[in-house]
Amino acid sequence: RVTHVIAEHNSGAEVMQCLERQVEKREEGRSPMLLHISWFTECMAAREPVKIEPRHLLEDALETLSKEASFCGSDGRSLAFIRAASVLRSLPSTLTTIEELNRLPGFGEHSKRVVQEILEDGFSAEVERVTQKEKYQTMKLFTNIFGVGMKTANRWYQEGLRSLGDLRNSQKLKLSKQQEAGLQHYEDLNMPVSRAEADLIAKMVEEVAHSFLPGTIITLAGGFRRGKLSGHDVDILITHAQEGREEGLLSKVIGQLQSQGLILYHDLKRNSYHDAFSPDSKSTSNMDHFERSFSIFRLKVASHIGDIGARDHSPESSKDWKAVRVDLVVTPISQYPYALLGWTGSKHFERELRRFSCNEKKMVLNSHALYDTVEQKILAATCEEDIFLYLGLEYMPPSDRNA
Ligand code: DCT
Ligand code: MG
Repeated sequence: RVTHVIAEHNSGAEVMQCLERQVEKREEGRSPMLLHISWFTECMAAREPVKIEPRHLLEDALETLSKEASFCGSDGRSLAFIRAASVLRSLPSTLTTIEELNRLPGFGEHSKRVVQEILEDGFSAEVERVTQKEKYQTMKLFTNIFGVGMKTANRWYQEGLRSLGDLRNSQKLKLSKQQEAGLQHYEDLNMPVSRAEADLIAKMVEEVAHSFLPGTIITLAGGFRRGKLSGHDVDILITHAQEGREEGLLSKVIGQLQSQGLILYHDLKRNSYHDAFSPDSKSTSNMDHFERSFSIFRLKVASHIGDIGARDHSPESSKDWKAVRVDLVVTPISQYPYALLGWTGSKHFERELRRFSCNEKKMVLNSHALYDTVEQKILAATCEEDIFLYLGLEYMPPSDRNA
């Protein structure tokens, strides 16, 4: 949280103000956050510059501009900034000079300008301007609500809504069930999910799944599979070695967890690959057709889970549970390697891999299959390694897919 605050604000004074406001909301002496604050205060008092990894500063700046571009409906520009941020992330060490920058591929002029400004002045005036914009702040706030996309956020902004309070108090606003849940659990859902919490949820799902169908294979995908220590949600793949046995399992699992009071929200979608998946489709869209549940779990918070939110003793949140976003995705074993590759991410890695498949190999890759458009056949895979082999690429372990 503290790192986040530092990244969001541009001056030390601003950071302090924001942190102090957060401290005020908490009972003195009990939140582990105070330890971070006192560390930070000491740094400031000693007049030592707070060292933020320059690499993160640069990436955050580019990501801010990418977000801003997408808020303005400029997807191409947004992607260009994401690509530049991803190039920086893939460097073995922090970029320090403009000369190094000039040698990098995939770096547009605009991104270069911003990075150059930060390297020279320590900040970018443009990024600072963007983060101060009311529209940017509002769109960021609204699109962070589970169930709220760019279009809805923009409509609300045009209607003059600016804060979560505005949404909560509005008489005429019609929220979907998903948005209602998103708004209700906004604070929890915007708190990072720790690896320990993700493991706990995967274990809960596994136990219930095994009680209905022994041998069910549960895999923690998404950022956690790439080795990240925290994430915004928990992505879980469910399959069974015997094709077809997995059908109907998800509703039983959800039903059982619900009866135990562990589900705050869920939206079960049936699979649609039999009628909707067309292997010769040119679509490189991320949307897939698996049976799935986009849900919010009510996770009992035990003291051993190392998360700030888990031990938040502020009066307004004396609850002993935390709302956590969980995506449960069911896949037949024949499609599992593709689902695993697709759901491991990162989103940018997937986008680039699909683009490579299409442009260089004339193959269409998605989370269901790889389709060879020249041979006009679907290529079956038994593991992720098979897919890399088909694409003529060396296997990349999940930890190398963080771009
Ligand atoms: N994905 C997909 N189809 C979707 C949504 C996501 O194939 N409709 C893929 C892309 C990345 C992966 O699944 C997980 O998605 P996220 O949870 O959004 O990304 P993450 O890398 O796990 O990020 P975080 O750690 O913040 O959860
Ligand atoms: Mg995730």
